[in-house]
Amino acid sequence: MLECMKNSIQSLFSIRWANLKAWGKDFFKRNGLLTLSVLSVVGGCLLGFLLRDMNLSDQAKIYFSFPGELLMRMLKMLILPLITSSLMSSLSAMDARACGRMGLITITYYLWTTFMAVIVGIILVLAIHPGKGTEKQGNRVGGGPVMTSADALLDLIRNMFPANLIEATFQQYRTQLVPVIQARSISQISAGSPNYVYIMPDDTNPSIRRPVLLELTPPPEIHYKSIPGSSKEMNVLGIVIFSATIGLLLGKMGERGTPLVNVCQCVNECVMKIINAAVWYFPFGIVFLVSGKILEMQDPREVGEKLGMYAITVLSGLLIHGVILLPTFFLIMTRKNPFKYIRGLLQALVIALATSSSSATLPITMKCLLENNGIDRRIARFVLPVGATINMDGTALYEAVAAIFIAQVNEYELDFGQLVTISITATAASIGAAGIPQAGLVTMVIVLTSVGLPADDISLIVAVDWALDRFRTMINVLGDALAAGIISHICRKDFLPEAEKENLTCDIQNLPMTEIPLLASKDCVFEVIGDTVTERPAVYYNICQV
Ligand code: 7O9
Repeated sequence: MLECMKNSIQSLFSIRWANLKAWGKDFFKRNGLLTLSVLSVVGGCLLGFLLRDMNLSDQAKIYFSFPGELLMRMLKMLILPLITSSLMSSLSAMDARACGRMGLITITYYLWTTFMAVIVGIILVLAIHPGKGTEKQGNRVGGGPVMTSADALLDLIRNMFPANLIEATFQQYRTQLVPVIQARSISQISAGSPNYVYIMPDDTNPSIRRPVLLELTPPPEIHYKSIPGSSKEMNVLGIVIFSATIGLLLGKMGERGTPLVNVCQCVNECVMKIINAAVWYFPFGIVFLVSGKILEMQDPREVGEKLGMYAITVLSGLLIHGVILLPTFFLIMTRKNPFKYIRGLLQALVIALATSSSSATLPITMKCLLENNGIDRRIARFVLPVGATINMDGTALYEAVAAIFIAQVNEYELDFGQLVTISITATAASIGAAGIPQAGLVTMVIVLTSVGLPADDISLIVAVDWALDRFRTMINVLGDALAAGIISHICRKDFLPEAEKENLTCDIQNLPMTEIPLLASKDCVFEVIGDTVTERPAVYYNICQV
């Protein structure tokens, strides 16, 4: 009896254990990389806090951050080939009407979701009122105006049309403000102490040098003059507009454009192959990227006291937008489970959290959408690069909250008209950010000055900016990816040739049975008729029958 029980318990355990092992193996096969990435974010945080107590030297910190720096460089390396080839190949594969429709839907969608995010932010910051009781402290941002709104707008338009395409890959046009010194009289200069104009690195961006006046007694009248300059950032807007135009025209050229389209498709596939190999380095890189950042940050206790409520307001706004509003919108539009869709994106969200850059995350977002969520390639290749450039829901929400927070700290009452101004400028600033040099600072200044708030007070929030940047980047990436899902649902019929539009689940039985398992991939099917093999999107066929 006892023996029998022992045996049955043993067999039960062995079955359970075998099941558990099989489940674990299966889970790791499907989610291994994702699990490793999440663990490396957590590990990076722990390692960072552990090493903070060791007071590493600056040089040691630089060496320590090296593997993380390598990860960023790998990702950034892929951006240029990916966006140019994606836009050209996707737009060339569509007819002009479908392009126009998709473009319009995409831009309208981006505009509305960004505006929605701003409204959520404004409601929360008015309800929570985090600026009450926060003391005004901190260092001032470097003296003198950063840039006027008019100059920023003109720069944005100039950057849309780069004068030199090669130059556009590494720098943007940037208007610089130079102080013009007007001494009251010549005698003051010659008789008194000499006037010194020094060329010094800018406080906020040391790569930019600006002439500053060191000392003059008595103080002269200074006014600022705009002169042309440049900033060391890729001119994405110019590149996106150029690639999209070429793509459209290639599509119109038909047969003659095919060689270039094929080149673009090959480049695109190569980039995807590089990503597939590089992802295995990511967990390792993320540990150092995250811990390197934690080593650099200020004392969290000191920051937490002053800015805790502000950070909570921003984070809850991002959470409401990303977990409630956007998924609900996705559900209404597509009638599919948004959380299943977001599950396929987790890898990209972790990378966004680790890198705090939606452009560096773009290659991974593309991989997730194509491989896990089965989005049509032509749609993902258009919607994602455009989204990374103009759709920044998290950034817009953040800027609106920050502006109102600064008003609250200054005990400055904002009326309804000013709130409307903030919501419009925050939406516009986030759309234009990629085309404005030094966007982070400049867009914030634009939003603040639009309602007459002191731009210097940006220094109040810089202490938590780097941390909040990571979370708003996640929402930016999520917004782009959900947009791809919605747009691919809305435009699915546009991507079929006229003849087959009525019959969506056309007969896969026409294909030779032996070829189907070999030729069908996740997001496309190859139609074999005689000697010609044509690539078709999976929505063409009822792929479940394969
Ligand atoms: C956040 F399309 C691409 F991939 F080529 C592309 C490349 C570069 C798209 C955009 C950019 C780019 O430079 N974007 C950019 C974004 C420039 C300046 C500021 C920002 C805002 O960044 C966000 C933020 O700070 O809130 C966030 N870090 O989404 O990357």
